[in-house]
Amino acid sequence: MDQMRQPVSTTTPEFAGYYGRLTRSNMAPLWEVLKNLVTAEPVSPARPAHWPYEEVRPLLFEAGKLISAEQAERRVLVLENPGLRNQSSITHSLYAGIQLVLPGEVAPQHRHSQAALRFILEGRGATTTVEGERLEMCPGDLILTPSWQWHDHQNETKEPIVWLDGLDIALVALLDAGFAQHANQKEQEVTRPKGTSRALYGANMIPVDDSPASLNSPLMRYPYEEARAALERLKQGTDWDSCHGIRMRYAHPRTGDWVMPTMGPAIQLVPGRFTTGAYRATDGAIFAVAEGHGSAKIGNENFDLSPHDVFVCPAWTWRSFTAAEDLVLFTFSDRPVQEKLGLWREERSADH
Ligand code: 1HN
Repeated sequence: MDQMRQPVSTTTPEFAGYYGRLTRSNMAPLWEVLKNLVTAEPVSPARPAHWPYEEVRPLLFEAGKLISAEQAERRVLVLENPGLRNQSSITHSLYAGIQLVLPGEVAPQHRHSQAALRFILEGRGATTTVEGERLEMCPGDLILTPSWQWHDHQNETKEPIVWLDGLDIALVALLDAGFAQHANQKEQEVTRPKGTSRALYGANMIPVDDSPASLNSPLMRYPYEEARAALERLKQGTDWDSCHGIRMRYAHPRTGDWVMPTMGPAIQLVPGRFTTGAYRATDGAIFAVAEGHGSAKIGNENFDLSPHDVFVCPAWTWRSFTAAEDLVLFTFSDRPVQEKLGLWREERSADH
């Protein structure tokens, strides 16, 4: 080994004294930490984890007896990654939780700079009001509440509604860019009839004199029946991706980009009896089972999947899926951020 690479013992009294003086001057030796700062590959504190719905549901409905949606502001069980305890994070950058709104309840209006997306698990016909428009929530729908938009939830139906929330909480916290505001009124005024945003942007048309595109999609509801029908047609009519089956991302109708700048939702169909090839990417991804049964191999863990289960695949962790029957997975991650920063990478392997 050449002389310059000879290891140095840094546990001597001389080093200890020197390090003490550095600390008192708000400095530290890079050579003690460099190899942890710049690693050969991504190293995530997040771990593969699985929340079977049969475990989540009874605990969620217990909360329904203990606290109202209004008392809680949001009655949610946070899905905590076991590698990130007490940080309200499911991946290093993102938050996920399961929310319950019982018949007759309102989750009061507020807004925050953190963006949210919601994937409906059960219940039909409750609403989220975003910027004056009521959006109906049905199983498998994707609902967006972009950064700084007023939103409240109301359940005027006779059945409970349950959904998966995703927010960019840790990402916004890292940037120290969080703001939030409460309103005097519990519910915002409805100023646009139901279906307005869909008519404006969801019919393969846009208004001729539309204002410049925002980073956020003006479509705030992406109905499951449309996504599901597209996946079904593509299952019949196209080649399947060896690692994904059929995988589509939700699109901003004006720009074709992701629907929000910080979180990218997508939906995939793994056809029955198909096993996907191993795949990994730099974006840690959250998944929810929309339909079907099967299994997921995430790193060294195997998870049996049933409808409404949630699981997480940390950054740069190999994953593959086996579908017992057609398996529909909703997923989201921070991929839009990584792409914009030129950091996103993926790898496919035949032998993992
Ligand atoms: C939030 O505003 C909602 O609006 C759900 O339903 C979960 C978690 C953290 C911060 C804000 C909602 C949330 C949240």
